[in-house]
Amino acid sequence: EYPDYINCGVELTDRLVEKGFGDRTALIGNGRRRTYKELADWTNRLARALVENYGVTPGNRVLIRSPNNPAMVACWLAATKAGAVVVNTMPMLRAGELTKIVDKAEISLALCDTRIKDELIACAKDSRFLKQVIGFDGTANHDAELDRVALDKPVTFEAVKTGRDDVCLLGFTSGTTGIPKATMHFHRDVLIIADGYAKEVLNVTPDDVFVGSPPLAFTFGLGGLAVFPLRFGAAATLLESATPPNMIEIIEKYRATISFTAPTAYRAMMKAMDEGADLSSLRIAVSAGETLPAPVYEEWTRKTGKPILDGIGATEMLHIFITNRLDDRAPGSTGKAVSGYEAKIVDEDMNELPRGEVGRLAVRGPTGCRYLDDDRQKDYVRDGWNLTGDSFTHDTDGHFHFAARSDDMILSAGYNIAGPEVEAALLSHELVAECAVIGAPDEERGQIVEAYIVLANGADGDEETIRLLQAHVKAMIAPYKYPRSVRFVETLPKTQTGKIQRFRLRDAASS
Ligand code: 3SK
Repeated sequence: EYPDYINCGVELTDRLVEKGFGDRTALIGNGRRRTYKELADWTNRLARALVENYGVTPGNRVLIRSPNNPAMVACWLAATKAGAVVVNTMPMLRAGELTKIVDKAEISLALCDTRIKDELIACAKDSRFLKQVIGFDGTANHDAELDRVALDKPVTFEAVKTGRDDVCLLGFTSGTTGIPKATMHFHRDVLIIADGYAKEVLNVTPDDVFVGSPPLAFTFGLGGLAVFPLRFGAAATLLESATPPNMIEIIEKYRATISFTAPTAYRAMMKAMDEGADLSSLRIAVSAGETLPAPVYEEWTRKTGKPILDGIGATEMLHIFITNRLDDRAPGSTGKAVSGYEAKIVDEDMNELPRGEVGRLAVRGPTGCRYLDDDRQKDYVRDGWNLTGDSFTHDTDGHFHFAARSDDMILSAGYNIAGPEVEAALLSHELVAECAVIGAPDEERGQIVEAYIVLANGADGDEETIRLLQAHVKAMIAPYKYPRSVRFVETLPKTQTGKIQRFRLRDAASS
């Protein structure tokens, strides 16, 4: 329950100062700590600059382009306080990709870390919409136009009186299809994900210190590395380059307690433990973005003695809507719906399937799904239920289990084979660092299981390695699921958010 008028930018800054958290650390990044009072002042100055110098008015769409750093968080909060609708974008996007976003959201003003301005300038050059690109300094020096303008402003700002159902954020889906969709989120949605998932499942306290790798432009990162800590007076560490070694350094230095990243990074962090990495301060590891293979769950639990919680979210729903819990978790399970959300497994006609049957995961809840001006709303949202791109089962105890991306099911000689199950079996072998499994066309069997494998320690694979891994899979799961074709690769194709793009492998295999 939220008041009719609420501005989530204020709720994540000034409200904490009012509650007595002013002197506590809010953000750590680029070698500096900022307290809640400093963050409130900083965002108020920036908000004034946006309104008084750059003409931002409520409802204007503002694009932000930056790696994860405190300045990006401050710009997001400032624009939100000014009543703008923010579009956070990945720092790696090229001019062409930025143009699709700018055109879709009709963005006229962008705030950009000056170190990565070029692509945005190139996008603005021919843009019908983008008229102003204002630079800020993402390092701790504060030496760019926006910083200088903001520095002269008073530290007070009367935030725009936004309605709880006013849109404040557009989340762009990663666009694996090449045609991105924008999902609209309200001020209250931003608070719901904290007051729901983060409170209920993570039980965040002001003593928590957050660390993680997802970009703030991906709502998994925005929630885990900004909204959740700031809602509860905790501290967020922000890393511009969130490699596993960098995350470990931060965990050790600041005694981080909650991590947000994907299974591959957890595997690398466990390996580093063998060389002495100290992860003992972590009380919870949140894993999402890719399903958590059971071997990674088991190894993490054994090695750290701490819980690793797999969850599934979606940009459409803003954050995680099905999750394991501290007192209800199991390897290979994604868990149960977060309070306030409902999930079910449906067939093509939206009929709910009996427990245990594989079907499409549908979800509904308070945070979504509303696409911005998109005909695809009717395809992806039916009767208020958002159809995800994932196939799941629902067991008799109410736990959901990932089966495959809906298009990751492999049909081979009449067998339905879930590619991720084969991946999990391969990943349980010490030689395999990463892998992706697809169905490749085959005259005899329709499709065969084909595995693309990155070997650990950069090793080269040969026929002997293939036989070894095939035998391993046959020993782990039903032998018909073993990969008849194995290809060793140096890297796997991934989206900006780190999701493996199996469709690229599929396209290559069928061409
Ligand atoms: O599971 C995901 O990919 C996801 C997407 C958006 C927000 C949060 C999550 C975990």
